[in-house]
Amino acid sequence: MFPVNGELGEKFMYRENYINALRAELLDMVADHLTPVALRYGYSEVPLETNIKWRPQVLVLGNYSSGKSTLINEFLGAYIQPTGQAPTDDSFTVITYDDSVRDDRTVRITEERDGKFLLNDPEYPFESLKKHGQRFTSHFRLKKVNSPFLKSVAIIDTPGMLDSITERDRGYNYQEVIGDLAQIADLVLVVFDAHKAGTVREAYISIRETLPARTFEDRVLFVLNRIDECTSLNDLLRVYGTLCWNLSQITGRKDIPMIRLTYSRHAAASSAGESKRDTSYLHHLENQREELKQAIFQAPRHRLDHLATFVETHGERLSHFLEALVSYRKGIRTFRLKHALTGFFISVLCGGAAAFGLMMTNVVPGMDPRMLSGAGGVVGLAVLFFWVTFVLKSFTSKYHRSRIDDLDTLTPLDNQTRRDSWEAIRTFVSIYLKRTAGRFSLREVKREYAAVRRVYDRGAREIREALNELATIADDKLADMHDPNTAEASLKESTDKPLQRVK
Ligand SMILES: Nc1nc2c(ncn2[C@@H]2O[C@H](COP(=O)(O)OP(=O)(O)OP(=O)(O)O)[C@@H](O)[C@H]2O)c(=O)[nH]1
Ligand SMILES: [Mg+2]
Repeated sequence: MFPVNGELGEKFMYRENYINALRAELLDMVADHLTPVALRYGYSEVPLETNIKWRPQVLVLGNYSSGKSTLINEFLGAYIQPTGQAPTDDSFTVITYDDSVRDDRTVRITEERDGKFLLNDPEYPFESLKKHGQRFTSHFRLKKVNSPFLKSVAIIDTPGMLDSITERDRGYNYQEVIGDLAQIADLVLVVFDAHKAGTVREAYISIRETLPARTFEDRVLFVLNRIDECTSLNDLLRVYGTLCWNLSQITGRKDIPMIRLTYSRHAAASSAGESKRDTSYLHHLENQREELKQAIFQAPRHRLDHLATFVETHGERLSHFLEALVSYRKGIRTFRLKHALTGFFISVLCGGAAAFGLMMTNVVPGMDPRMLSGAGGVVGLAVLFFWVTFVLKSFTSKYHRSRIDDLDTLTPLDNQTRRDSWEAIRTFVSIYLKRTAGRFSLREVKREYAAVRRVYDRGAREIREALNELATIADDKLADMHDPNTAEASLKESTDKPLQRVK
């Protein structure tokens, strides 16, 4: 399915092309094999690929005024996002590259669209966020910017996390929104600043509950920003220690998560005169900003892992789903067969008993043996008819109800992976069985099960092989083939230049 081993170098000139080709293959695999099954059985309401078909995304979360927007502006090379001391921006802004505009020297916003557009245009993966309502829609927007930084990733800037705000104040469920966005994102940056290394309430909930539930640990990166505002190296160490302590308390982990320390050169320059600080420690930490950028540039690679995990997870869940249906259908078939046989014996008995009764009681005089066996046969058939139409039907629906009440017996749940996937599909199985009253074709489900299983077993393995192959292509081998206009090359220039003012 995927070009692996020696074919790789010849087949694709650039790693980016290879990544794109892999991405397209994975999306096709989902669209062709998993989505039809997912839609048909009510496992998903929208095509599965809706959320993953767009570009790689980096979600930037964090405390209010922690410098999220300033950091983004610095990456983009222009003042694209509003910044300010108080909680400034209460919007979710998707910032993406505009490929219809030819690169010019000035980085600027080339197009702006509102939330309604963003939630309704099928090109974007945000359709499922419509459920958050009108207030959310009015706080959601799109900005297209011609910054080279955005060539391989889109960035989502978010409203700062606050202490005192409630869901009613925001008008939508903030945690659910960031959960939905985190699920789609390939990298989530959680930004703190030196002043608020202690976390605010919304940050606490998101780190403790929302992010672990909606994304993977390795997709979350903590950033301590505005470190130029520490008064000395000692002060920085104290702030860093406080943040480590807080994070380990919140996450409940013994190990200290990786935290990148950074600051905005432009913001630091403009606030440098405000107080006397010994910031000589900063130049030892310049590499941290570079590492942060590298982490962002790894997002497209993460996207492939993300897609591979997506195929594996949904492939596994859908095959588990179909397996449960096969088991249900087989169970009901055996049950019906057993009870049909019982009915058959009962009707034979009843027919025999009727013939015998007629013979013994002589109620109808003058019946010869043929007439007696005919009468017995009619009684037997009548009993069988009654059995099949009423008794068997009622037994079957009782059995159907008991299986729904006891769904967990449908498939073996002998390890945690099985239990997790069952947890994710249990409700869908119940809904489907109730909706169809258990009437569906066993042969069809078996066929689909085999197809999904193939994607899960073979497709997922091939994806992993291709990803490993990709990891072995050394960057330096590709460096001279690399297009100088790629994001990485252009970024170096853009972040070292003064930011451009945009209107
Ligand atoms: N000294 C210094 N100031 C910074 C730095 N980053 C941001 N600031 C200042 O901090 C203030 C808040 O920055 P923003 O970028 O608006 O912060 P934000 O996290 O986007 O804030 P909200 O959108 O309100 O959540 C602004 O006045 C920035 O100039 C930094 O690295 N160093
Ligand atoms: Mg902001």
